[in-house]
Amino acid sequence: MDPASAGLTGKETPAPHAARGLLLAAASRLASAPGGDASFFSRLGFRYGIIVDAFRRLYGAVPGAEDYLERLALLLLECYRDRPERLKESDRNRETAQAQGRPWFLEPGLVAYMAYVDRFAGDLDGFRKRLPWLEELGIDIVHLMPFFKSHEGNNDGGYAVSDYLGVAPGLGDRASLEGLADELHDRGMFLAADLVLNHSSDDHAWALAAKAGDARYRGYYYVFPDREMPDRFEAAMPQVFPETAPGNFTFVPELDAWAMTVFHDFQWDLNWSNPEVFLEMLRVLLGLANMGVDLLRLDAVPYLWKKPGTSCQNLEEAHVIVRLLKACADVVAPGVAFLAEAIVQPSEIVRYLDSGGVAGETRVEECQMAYHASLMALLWEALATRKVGLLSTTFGSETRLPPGTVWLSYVRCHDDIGLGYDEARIREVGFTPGPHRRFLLDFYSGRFPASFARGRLFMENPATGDARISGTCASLCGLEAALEAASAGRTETGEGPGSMDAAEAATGTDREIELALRRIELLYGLVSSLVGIPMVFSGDELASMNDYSYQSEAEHAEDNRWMHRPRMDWRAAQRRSVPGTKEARIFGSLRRFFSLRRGIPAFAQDAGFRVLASGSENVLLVQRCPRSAAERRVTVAANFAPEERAFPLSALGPGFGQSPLDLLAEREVATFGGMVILPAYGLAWLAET
Ligand code: OTU
Repeated sequence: MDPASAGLTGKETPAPHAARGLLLAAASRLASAPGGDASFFSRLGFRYGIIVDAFRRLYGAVPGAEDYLERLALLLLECYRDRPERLKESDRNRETAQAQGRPWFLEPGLVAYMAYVDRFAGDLDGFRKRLPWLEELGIDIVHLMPFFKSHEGNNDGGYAVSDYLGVAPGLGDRASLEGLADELHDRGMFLAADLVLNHSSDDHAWALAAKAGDARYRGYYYVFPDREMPDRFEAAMPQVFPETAPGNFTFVPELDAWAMTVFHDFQWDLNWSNPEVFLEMLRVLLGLANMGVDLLRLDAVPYLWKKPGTSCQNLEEAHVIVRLLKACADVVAPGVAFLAEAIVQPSEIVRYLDSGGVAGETRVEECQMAYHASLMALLWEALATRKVGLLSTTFGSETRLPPGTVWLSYVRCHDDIGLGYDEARIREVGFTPGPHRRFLLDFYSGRFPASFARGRLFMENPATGDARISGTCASLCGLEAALEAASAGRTETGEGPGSMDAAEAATGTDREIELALRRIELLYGLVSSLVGIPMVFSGDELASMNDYSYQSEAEHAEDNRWMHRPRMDWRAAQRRSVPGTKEARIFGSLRRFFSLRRGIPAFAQDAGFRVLASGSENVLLVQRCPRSAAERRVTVAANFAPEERAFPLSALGPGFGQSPLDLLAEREVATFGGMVILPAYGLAWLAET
């Protein structure tokens, strides 16, 4: 291949001769070096147009830009040399699969799992021993929450990183991480990890050097001697943690200046307009890839570029950074995919997957996967209102992704639930935005009298009326309240369910427990079938409830997200094989969803879908359409009401016969007079005949 012509379109500014020459020189040095191979050379040749263009857009005006480009090329070379042979071999296999249109993240039936290493298994070696548990559940992609050295005391769950490539001493070391990665790969599983690229901890070596007066490292952050720039920024910037970390700047006495701290005051925003920062973080990214990470979660990716007068989110330069990082990763570690953690409006999320850029024959890529934050928030909205209007209209229009990219669909994660709905759509379906939001906040914080949910408000902002929601899936679905009512009922009468009265009472609470379990199944059944790759948040597979112990832990007390980050209860886990327990019920259901889904081509990550009208305000109907016309369509039917509901069989369209097979129940669905009947919170996967 001629690298000088590959990857360039007529539109792009040709790279200056020097930069082009340097990149090529570096590449050919490798190609001719002992032990080197031509694949690096050809991959760099294919992408260097993208790399040079993106680099110049970001840093072209910086003095010495061409020298930075040379350092970039040498860094790629060095990291490629360091990449272990077994990972290079897997890269080759993944490239072949990708060329055939089947990147690894489109393998049928994948399921992801997100867990804290310490809370799940003590440390990395312990985690390794628990892999059979994850396999039993049907997990393929394991996302370890940040496991690097981080800030003392409160470290925002590891998101205040003090050493990007250093494993936290309590969790193990590099060898234990690589051992875990190897074992995952041997089992056909994948490792996901965070790249916390927006900010470092204020005790990272760079921050310490800045505090000690080193001008070079001061330039790694946004540091201002007085309030002039901070005030200009603040005028247009929203606040992420208004309750506990108000404002976006912190005065740091050692700097005698203000540092930008969008998240907590100990998380200093990195200054990505400095090419040194870019090169440092690229080294980190490739270092993680070389430890065996398959999927990099780009934490807080919308925040990467700052400009006064803007919200400092989703700026075009943030996208250029991601494109540049991806092109570089593709040269060194082409098997690695990026996951966008962009909890922003759906039209903005999609831009991290489809930047719209094309160079030559190649689509310019950013991320391949993104959290479906919109679906998550819509599911909770439908559960509270019992109405599927907003879910049906929004899901249909906000879910389409470019080919070769995929949603990560989830019910809960370690963060709060934000209520980011489109106001026009809320009106369209007959609600008023303000009161609707208030209702949801009241509902999930248990303030609404008839609510089943036990959650708490996170980051209530009295100035705007905004708040988000904390709580585990099970507690928000009503299990905590129902179990508490059941045990209170028993204590009050002082008898077991032997007496008539107690039995009557038990009937009521038993029903509540049953409804709560069905709500959990409904939500997890939907993320397993609506779109993308389903993700389990650790503990949800056992219906774990809120853990209030964070309140007495100094480093967690201020952050109620810890109530829904339970420590894995391995004794409860044993009960998954004891019939009649909540653990057996929920573990069994999730496992079943995942194993059935694997064999249903219509539920492939990239299969199409369309939302159908059910005629009932409580029933969601989504038809999944396999890519191959030879496979049958499957319609997902979900009842969000706590009572039986029906919808006409004709709503499914032709091809579904008189009594379609429900793949979940493994029998024909109940019909009556041309109507399909769904029980309270019922879910069915109806197959074309
Ligand atoms: C992320 O979340 C992490 O998931 C959080 O656990 C961290 O606290 C945070 O970054 C800082 O590292 O605002 O409320 O659009 O919404 O990055 C959670 C993305 C957050 C942000 C998201 C952030």
